[in-house]
Amino acid sequence: MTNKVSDIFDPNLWNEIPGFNFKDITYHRAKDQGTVRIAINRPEVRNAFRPQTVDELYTALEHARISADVGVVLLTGNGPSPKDAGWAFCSGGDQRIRGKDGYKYEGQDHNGTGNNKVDLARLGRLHILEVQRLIRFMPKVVVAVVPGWAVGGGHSLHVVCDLTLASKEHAIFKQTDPDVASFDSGYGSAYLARMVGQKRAREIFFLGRNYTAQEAFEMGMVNAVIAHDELEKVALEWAREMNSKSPTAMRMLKFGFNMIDDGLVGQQLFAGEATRLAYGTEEALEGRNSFVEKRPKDFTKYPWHY
Ligand code: S0N
Repeated sequence: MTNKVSDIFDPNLWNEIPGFNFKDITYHRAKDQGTVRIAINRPEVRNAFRPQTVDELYTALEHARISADVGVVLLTGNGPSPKDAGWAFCSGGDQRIRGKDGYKYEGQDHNGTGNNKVDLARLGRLHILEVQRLIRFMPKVVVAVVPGWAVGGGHSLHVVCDLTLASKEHAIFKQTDPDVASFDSGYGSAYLARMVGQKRAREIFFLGRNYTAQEAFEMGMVNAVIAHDELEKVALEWAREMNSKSPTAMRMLKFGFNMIDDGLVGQQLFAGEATRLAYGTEEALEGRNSFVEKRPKDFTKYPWHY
C-alpha cells in the first residue's frame, strides 16, 4: 500500500518507484499511465532545497528521462507543513546552509573555510542549475504542480517547467532573490521575461511582491488555476492527455519551443532528434551499408525534396 505523502495525494493512483532511498523527495509512478510524480518533501521549511534535495531531484529526473515509457513528469511539493499547515511548491535554496561558495551538505561547516566530515571536493554547490537544465533539455513534458508558495529558486523551477498548474486557494508566486542576495540571472529571470514580458518580469524581481494563482495566470506564467483539493487529480488528467500524443511530435515540439532561447544547445537538441528521424530512412541505411559493404554509395534513387 502506497503511503499518503501529501494531503492532496491520492495513494490509490500511484505506486512508489522502488530502488531509491530518497530522504528529501518522494518519487511515484501513476498506476495507469506513463506519468511520474516527483515531490520535494520538506514541508516544514516550505520545501526549500539543500544539496541533498538537489542531488535527489536530479537522480529522479534523470531516471524519468531515461525511462522510455514515461512521457510526463509532475514536479510538486508535499504538504502541508506539520508546523503551521502552510503549503509550498518550493521556497528555493535553504538559506540556513548557504556558505560563501554555495550551499553545504549536512556535516559541512557554513563558512566555506573547510569541513571535517564530507569529501572536500564537494564544496558548496549551486547545482540547482543542473536540475533546471535537465528539466529544460529532457525530451518529456515537465509540469510544475504548485500547491502553495513558489518563491526564489522555487519560482525559477516553476518558470523552467513546460507547464504550470496552480492551487486557486494556496499558490503564491514571489521572487525574493534580491532580498537574500541569491539570484538567478538565467532561466529564472530572462526566460520569465519571455513569458510575462520584460516590464512584468522586472517588477516581479525588483519588487518581490506576492502574486496569486489568478494573477500569475493573467500574466501568462500559469496555465490553469485549480481548486486546491483537485490540483493533483487535474494534473494527472492533463498528463494522461499529453501521454496519449505522439512521443516524437511532443519532443520535437518541446525542443522547437526551446530552440530560440537556447542558442546552439537548443539547436543541438533539435538536430539530434532530426538525426534520429533520419536514421530511420532507407537513404540513411544506404549511407551506412555502402560503407560497411565497402562499395560505392548510391543515393540516386532518393529525391531532393522540395
Ligand atoms: C516562502 C516564504 C515567503 C513563506 O512565508 P511564510 O508562509 O510566512 O512562512 P515562514 O514562517 O517564513 O517559513 C516557514 C518555515 O520555513 C522556513 N523557510 C522558508 N523558506 C526557507 C528557505 N528558503 N530556507 C530555509 N528555511 C526556509 C522558515 O525559516 C520557517 O522556519 P521556522 O518555522 O523554523 O521559523 C518565506 O518563508 C520566505 O521568504 N522564505 C525565503 C525564500 C527565499 O528567499 N529563498 C531563497 C531565494 N534564493 C534562491 O532560492 C536561490 C536561487 C537559486 O537557487 C540559484 C540561482 C542561480 C544560481 C544558483 C542558485 C542556487 O542558490 O543554487
